[in-house]
Amino acid sequence: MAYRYQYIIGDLQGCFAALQALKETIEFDEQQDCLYFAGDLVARGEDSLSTLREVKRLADVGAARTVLGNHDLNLLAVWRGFQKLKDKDRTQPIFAAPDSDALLHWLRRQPLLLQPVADAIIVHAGIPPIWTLAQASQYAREVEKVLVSELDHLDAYLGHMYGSQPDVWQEDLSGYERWRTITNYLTRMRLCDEHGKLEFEFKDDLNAPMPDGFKPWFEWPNQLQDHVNLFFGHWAALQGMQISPQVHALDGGCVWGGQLMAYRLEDRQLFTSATGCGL
Ligand SMILES: [Mn+2]
Repeated sequence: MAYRYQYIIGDLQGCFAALQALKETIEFDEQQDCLYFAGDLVARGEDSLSTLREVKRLADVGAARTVLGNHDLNLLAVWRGFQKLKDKDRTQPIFAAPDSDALLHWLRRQPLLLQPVADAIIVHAGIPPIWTLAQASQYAREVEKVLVSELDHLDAYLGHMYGSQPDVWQEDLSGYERWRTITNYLTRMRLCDEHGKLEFEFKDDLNAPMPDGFKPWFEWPNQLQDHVNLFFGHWAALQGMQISPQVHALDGGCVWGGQLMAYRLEDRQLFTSATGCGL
């Protein structure tokens, strides 16, 4: 369908009040508009359950789509018993809700990479400089296939999802190691070296000292075509800055005292929520 306006929105993190406020700011009309979320729908904000329900409700009527972030995958890992629930994640109400299973089965069917229009790509963390867009799409599909498969396959993936090794891509990786590495690139990456080797500790802003040889993934020459716009969340310390004409950070750090951000594809306008996190 043809939408009136399409918006890409950074990490919600369970900030339900801010999501509702942002929808008012942009005069969102679910009959005509569409919201694309950059992942991390849930975790530290005041109401992850209502946030997840609202995104699913909008998706069910064709007015929203999302990619998965590391916190969304963590939610699935807790659900399936592979991770303990962290108190700071505030996601317990999701597991206690009567519609818990419907929400979580819906969540696992969401992609890791979205291309809402020909020249726009959304991923949670980024695309490493060593991958073309075609590679990134193909690798994302490989993991998505596992996420939607039978529960024992899903469980095997989630049970092997955590870990920081291998820390660099090799085309001949297979099975769990391959899926873990793809997942780490698309949902956890901030710094890498020129060969795409990942660094997992750095979470600061761009002025902070970085380990030798490592830079933000988007500062290396990439293999994306010039007309492609890449949108990502995950890195709250960037405060939603525009990195370059084609790379856009959209996590406004709402849950850390910032705001939700929405980028309107039709006219490249940026909007911020009038209120921050309701905590
Ligand atoms: Mn994240």
